[in-house]
Amino acid sequence: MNVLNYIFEKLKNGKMHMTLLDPAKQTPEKSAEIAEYIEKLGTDAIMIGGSTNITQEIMDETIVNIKKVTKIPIIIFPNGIQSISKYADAIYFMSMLNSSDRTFLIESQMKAAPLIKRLGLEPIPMGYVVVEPGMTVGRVGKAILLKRNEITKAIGYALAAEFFGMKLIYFEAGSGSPEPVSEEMINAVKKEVNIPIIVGGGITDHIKAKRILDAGASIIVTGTLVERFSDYGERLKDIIREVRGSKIEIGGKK
Ligand code: 1GP
Repeated sequence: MNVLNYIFEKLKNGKMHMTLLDPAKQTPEKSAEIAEYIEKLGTDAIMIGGSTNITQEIMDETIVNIKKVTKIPIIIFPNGIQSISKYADAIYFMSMLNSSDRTFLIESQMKAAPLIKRLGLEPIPMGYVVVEPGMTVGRVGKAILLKRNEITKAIGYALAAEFFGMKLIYFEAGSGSPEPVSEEMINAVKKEVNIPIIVGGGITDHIKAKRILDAGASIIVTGTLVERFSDYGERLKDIIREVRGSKIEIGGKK
């Protein structure tokens, strides 16, 4: 399966929801159990990754277990070369555009690219920008955090990603953030760029999800919802209902 095609085909008819599973937070069997359930709820893809305690073994085992019980694409959301698993369908080949450390800008990518090629993993070129509070990923990635109201910089990063040929731009408030990225920021970026916007971090209910979708996100990502709320199934159902309710054209205005 070509995962970027899958994403673009889906986006022709609507928006998408992706679920981030951190393989270090539960056993591979538990990850598979969650994945099977959320696929039934309608999530469009599973992203696998975390900021700490990731090893290739845990990535491999988790992905193999998930693959046994699901059909939707599994995309690696890497934190470094240790995240690469040959069992995934694709990998976000991403650069943290506002990192102060060249490791996250280009160095890890330089080391990983030959391995990705050898394994035949599909790289999906993506720009990644961390907005305050940034949480663990902001700290680990040594991000020069974008302030919630730094709209001009947000547009600049997104346009730079587009001009570099990246296919997606991801605005990240950080996993477990009390609030998602501001609607003003998403809306302003949406007006200026032609690549789909992914928004993640702090989306815990359908009200927040709707605001982010209405502001112009094409793809929303939820992660810790699954770990944090015992009623996560109900919450996810409501969030996915909002996603299905919205229509977009890639690069077009809402
Ligand atoms: C992390 O944006 C994702 O990259 C998900 O964030 O865990 O807050 O849903 P949450």
